[in-house]
Amino acid sequence: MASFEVEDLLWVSCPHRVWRPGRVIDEGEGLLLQLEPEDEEEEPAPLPLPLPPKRLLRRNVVLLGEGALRYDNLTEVPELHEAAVLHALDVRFAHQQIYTLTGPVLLAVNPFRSLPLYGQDALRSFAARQVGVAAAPKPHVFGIAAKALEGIRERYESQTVLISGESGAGKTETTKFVMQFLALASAERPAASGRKESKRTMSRVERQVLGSNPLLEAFGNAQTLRNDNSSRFGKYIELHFARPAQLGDDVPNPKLSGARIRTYLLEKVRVIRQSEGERSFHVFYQALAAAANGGDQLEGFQFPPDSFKYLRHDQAKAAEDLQQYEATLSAMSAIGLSHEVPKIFRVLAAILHMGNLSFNVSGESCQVAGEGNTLALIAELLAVPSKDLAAALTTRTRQVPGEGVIRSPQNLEKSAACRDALARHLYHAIFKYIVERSNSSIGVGKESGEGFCGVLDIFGFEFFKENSLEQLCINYTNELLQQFFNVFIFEHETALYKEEGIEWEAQDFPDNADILELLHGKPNGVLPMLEEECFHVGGTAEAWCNKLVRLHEGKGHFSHDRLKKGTFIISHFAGPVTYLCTEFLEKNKDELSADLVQCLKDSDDAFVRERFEEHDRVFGTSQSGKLGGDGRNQRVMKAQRYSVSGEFRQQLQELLQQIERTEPHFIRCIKPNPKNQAFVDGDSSKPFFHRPSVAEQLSYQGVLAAIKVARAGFPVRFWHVEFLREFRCLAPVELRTALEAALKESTDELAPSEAATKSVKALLACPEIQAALSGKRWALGHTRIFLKQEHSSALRALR
Ligand code: AOV
Ligand code: MG
Repeated sequence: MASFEVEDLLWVSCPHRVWRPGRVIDEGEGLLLQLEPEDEEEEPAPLPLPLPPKRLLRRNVVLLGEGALRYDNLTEVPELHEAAVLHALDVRFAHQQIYTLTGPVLLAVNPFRSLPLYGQDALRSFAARQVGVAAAPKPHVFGIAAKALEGIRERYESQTVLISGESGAGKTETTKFVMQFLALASAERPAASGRKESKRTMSRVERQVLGSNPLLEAFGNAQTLRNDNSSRFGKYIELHFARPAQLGDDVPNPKLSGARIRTYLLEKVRVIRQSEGERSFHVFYQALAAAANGGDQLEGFQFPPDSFKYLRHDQAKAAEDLQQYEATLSAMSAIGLSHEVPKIFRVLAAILHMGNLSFNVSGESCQVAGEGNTLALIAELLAVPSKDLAAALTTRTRQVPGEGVIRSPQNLEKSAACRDALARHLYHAIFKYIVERSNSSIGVGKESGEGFCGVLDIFGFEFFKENSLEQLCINYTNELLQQFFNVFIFEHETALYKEEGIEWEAQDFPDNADILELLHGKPNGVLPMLEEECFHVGGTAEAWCNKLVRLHEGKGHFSHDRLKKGTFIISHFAGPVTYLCTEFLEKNKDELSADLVQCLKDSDDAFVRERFEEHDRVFGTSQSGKLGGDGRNQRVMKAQRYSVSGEFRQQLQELLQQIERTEPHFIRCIKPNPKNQAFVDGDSSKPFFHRPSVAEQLSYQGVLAAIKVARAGFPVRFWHVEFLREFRCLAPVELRTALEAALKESTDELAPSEAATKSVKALLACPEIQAALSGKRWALGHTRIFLKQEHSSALRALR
């Protein structure tokens, strides 16, 4: 940004607002930069120019004030960069416009209050298309869903909507809106058919598909510091549509025929402990609230409201929980689970009581304390002999060559770990059961895989003070999705240039292939090495960490702080994250003692038994055998071949293969402030948009990187009309009349007109302009003109 002139519009970087608008003034003693006041009282002092180039960006006049409201799609902004995006989002948010497009990507800023955007009318107006009218799409979650449905209706091509964002950004709410649209818009007819729709009733499938949400949330969501209803698992839901008799744009929308849910990485450690101010899974509190109200399904489970060590009771919200309990029950009955309700809550009760089980130490061994009520109650709830349960918790059987199976006592620490592992596994088993049953009620047959719209609601990039296996898996997922996103943006951009009739050479394409190689490359990637260490008898987290440092230190995206032992740093595309190795191995093995597995497999309750039938197949481990009887064939010591990360990577690979077969749509959810508030403190007229935290999200969600890719060739773009308006003063006299006429004729700035295009060509042919544009390549497209930054500066200087 070499030269300034009076009245030039600029953005200035500043810590609180990230970028502030300003303009160049001259009060007689050289050029100064005058910041626009933030409110009536502020009178900012002018700054001397020039400022360091990093602190300044060009500003486009139209973005100021309500001008930003015109830009439903930010790619229409001639000079697009962080400042422009941030400011436009801010202004739009203040006017309740929470949705904005950047190219094909929808940005959704969470309003944290209910806005009248999703009613029947809105749904219908997106569902009932105006056939033959190619209006620019309005930015709205329904608009994205409608586009996806269009792909199915017109081509029977499968679709995916990928929704990302940090905790509390609105992914799950957005997912629900997408699902609602897809379910309810089905069979809606195009508007051109001229029929007035009467209010239709939901079909059974539609009710069940939408009803799966509250059920999954009861069992998979919890209150965290970041979100009162935080999903503690990732999910991919496919909504399947019956193949219509004919395809096209004037046929009714296809009808929903079923759905399939896949879930990922349930955070089951939450069952046994929660951070201060957080809660366990909602369903536990629902059961407690219901039991306190004499819930008849819960009799005999002894849900005393305030004595479970696995829960933090100060966090109970009785009235709300009770209401939610009813919702959970009706969601269960909607998918045909009424009969199993007591069985499920029985296991949940057993889990809670398990937390209260303590042990008495005697030397190197221990016994279940009290031998009394708690143990007996758990054993009764799980229908296993309490003697066996106590033995499985406090001792361990092993196959010793030549000596057969021997039983040895376990110390307190190990026994407590066994107890907690059992609680975690039981809960996970219940969660998986709920998902399975949902799938079998709303499910689609094996022939599926065509004609569906998938919706991915998956955890965004995470970095805490201490990061462990969960964060590594989550961040790995985000790297994979980012790569997918980059390719998509790149292809979209290539198509745009083609449409405009312009040759384009790809350059500076951001690529995270190196990081992915570091994470999953065989055999030395971080994850394959972790899995190897898990399978290796006697492997330790420390050994794994040391090997990583030896192999990768100083290379590319891996680093290591010598002062922080047992940690390593990975520079993800979204930023560096320090991982603490200590718990990686244990978490990744996720072992449950074979004695406990066997004990539960012998339960008298078929429901409990069935929950463990799969166990050996999945975990492939049986490190000891059952005692008694002959049992010989069970006493084989197999090495563990299961790991959480291994299973997850397998699932991710399948997910990506599935998504790659579909047409993708992206929604980036943004949290407007870290406080989850609708308005700034004490002023309910000012929506709370915290620019620094939004800027951060734009950056690590890859929104800015995508804009960079998109603008790698030609960062500045003007529609023909816009270009004329901006630079008409440069036209020679003989051109002016034609040019003004062309402008007058073009009422819509964003739509090209023949006269405007002709005038642009004539204007570009002027020697002065030719001189300003010479040097680097620029291009005139069918509707837009594509320039480098230097060109636009040179033209402005000329003006
Ligand atoms: P998340 O799914 O992205 O977080 P949610 O979808 O649960 O976030 O949204 C958090 C809260 O924000 C919701 O409970 C709503 O109160 C509110 N909210 C979100 N979107 C909207 C909207 N469009 N209109 C009104 N309120 C909204 V996490 O699951 O924690 O990553 O793991
Ligand atoms: Mg969520």
